[in-house]
Amino acid sequence: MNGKTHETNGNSRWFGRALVLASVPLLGLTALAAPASAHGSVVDPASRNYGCFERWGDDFQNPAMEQEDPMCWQAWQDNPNAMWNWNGLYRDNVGGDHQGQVPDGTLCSGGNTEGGRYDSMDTPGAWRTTDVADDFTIHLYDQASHGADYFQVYVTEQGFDPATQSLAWDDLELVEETGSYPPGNDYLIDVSTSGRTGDHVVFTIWKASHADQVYYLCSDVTFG
Ligand SMILES: [Cu+2]
Repeated sequence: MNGKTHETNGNSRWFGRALVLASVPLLGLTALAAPASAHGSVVDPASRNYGCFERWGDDFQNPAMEQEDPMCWQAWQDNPNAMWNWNGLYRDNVGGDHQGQVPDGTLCSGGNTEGGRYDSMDTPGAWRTTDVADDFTIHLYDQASHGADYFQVYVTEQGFDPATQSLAWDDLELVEETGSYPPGNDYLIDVSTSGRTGDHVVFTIWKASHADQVYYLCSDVTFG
């Protein structure tokens, strides 16, 4: 499901090498296909890369993006596959150690996961935001029907400035921790907060149920 398995059974070194070599062009095609089809993300309030995919996926070479949506611009410049694979921002084999596996400053890239594909998500700046009230609902879209062991939702403390600060665990307040969700395509998570105004980051952790696979998703919001 993540394209990382290239096991050979030892029958023949040559056969194994031929398999690996033959699979390289296929992997290249898979990486270019949009979007990949086996995972998910927070679609509302949109995660950083899902928002950039949604707004610019059909127009990603438009130079107007640099002025109109500069954080998406830098993300597309850094690696378009962060958007084509908007549903692939996860880590495998976390063992529940989110803070150990995802160090400060790398929360929005899942700890520089997938060889740094999503590193542009960690860049502070004027990310487009979604307006929310104190109480709002997160919609996570799960193309693969993984289910959830749990969701944990954090929101930045009042005073944090997403335009200038990179995100660290100390900046976050845990505002929601759910139980399990059965496999489906659409998961809704109700969140209650208080005391926030202006721009903030919502950080959603999705522990998928089919494997030790954990998604780390930053969504930009403005509290009205
Ligand atoms: Cu998946």
